[in-house]
Amino acid sequence: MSKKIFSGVQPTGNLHLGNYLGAIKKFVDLQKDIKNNCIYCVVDLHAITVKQDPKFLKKNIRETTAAFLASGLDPKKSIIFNQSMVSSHAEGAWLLGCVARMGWLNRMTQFKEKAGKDKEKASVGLYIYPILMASDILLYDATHVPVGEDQKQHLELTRDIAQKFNSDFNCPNFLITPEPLIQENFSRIMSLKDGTKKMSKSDPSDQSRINLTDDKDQIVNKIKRAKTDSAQLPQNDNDIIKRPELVNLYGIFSSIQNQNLNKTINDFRGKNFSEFKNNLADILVEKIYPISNEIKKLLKDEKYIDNILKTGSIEAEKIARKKVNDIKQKIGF
Ligand code: AQP
Repeated sequence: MSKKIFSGVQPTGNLHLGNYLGAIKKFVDLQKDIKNNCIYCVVDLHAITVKQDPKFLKKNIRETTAAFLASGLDPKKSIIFNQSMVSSHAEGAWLLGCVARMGWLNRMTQFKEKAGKDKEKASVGLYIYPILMASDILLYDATHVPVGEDQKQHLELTRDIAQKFNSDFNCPNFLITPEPLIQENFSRIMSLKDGTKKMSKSDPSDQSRINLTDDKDQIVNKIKRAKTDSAQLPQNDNDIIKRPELVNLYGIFSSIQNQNLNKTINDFRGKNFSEFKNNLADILVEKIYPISNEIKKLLKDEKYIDNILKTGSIEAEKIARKKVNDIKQKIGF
């Protein structure tokens, strides 16, 4: 069955292994099936829900685009664009925001995590960001959305908004309720310093993550210094319970190698930690360093990247504008 795919990544700097394994790698796999219709967005309007330095924002938009391309996304096969160049997204968010309910937004755990204790000082944008995300997805009639596990709740909200709109305006199936595509195993890559915390761009410690722009030495050193416990490597999957750092490193190894956890446990049974870490560092250098190298090469030609975004935005606007106009007609404008 052909799928309409939409997904995005925020240009907030420090793109990392979690963004790659949880999202971008999946984007590339989906693009390989020629029956799929793929649209990938640098979601810069989402980025400004927290303060961004204008100089770095521009750089980060190009860097995220370069990471898409370096990982294997092809502008001839997928639409690649940035959100702020397609004004229909923001217009759609307003229209859908009048359908979404306060109670639904109040349940969003990511807002609670990101706003922290002082939520009175969080931007209104951060609070209503899931509605913009719903607009991003629904304007393209996306059937499937590849995301990391942390975005599952926002996808459920998108489905609720679509269903309520269709019911309020008596137009069954007009807005398509999309399915999340979440990796079954290791859908959340954790910090290298703390196996209970998500690997994240905003973690102040650079040692907590493998950045997609890290060089070989940085990758090797970060894996060497990654937190582990003092117990032996596991004999079977019972041995990894309550060992979050080990689960994470084994998960990263298994994801990169496209193999299941049991195979990884078997491969390293009876070996020592340093041997496992050396192997992990080797495969990360093999898979991530070429991406890092290519990102740096691509960033030398800013015009090339800007042109890809411009062309993609023109294509995206055509689709999104038509849907916004149809939504407005249903509402009665
Ligand atoms: N640690 C992760 N493991 C698996 N998937 C992840 N994603 C993010 N972190 C992990 C997935 O990457 C996609 C793009 O994420 P994003 O840039 O839009 O926003 P984010 O989830 O807010 O990323 P960060 O790194 O966690 O940023 P901060 O530190 O700002 O909160 C999404 O599909 C996401 O699920």
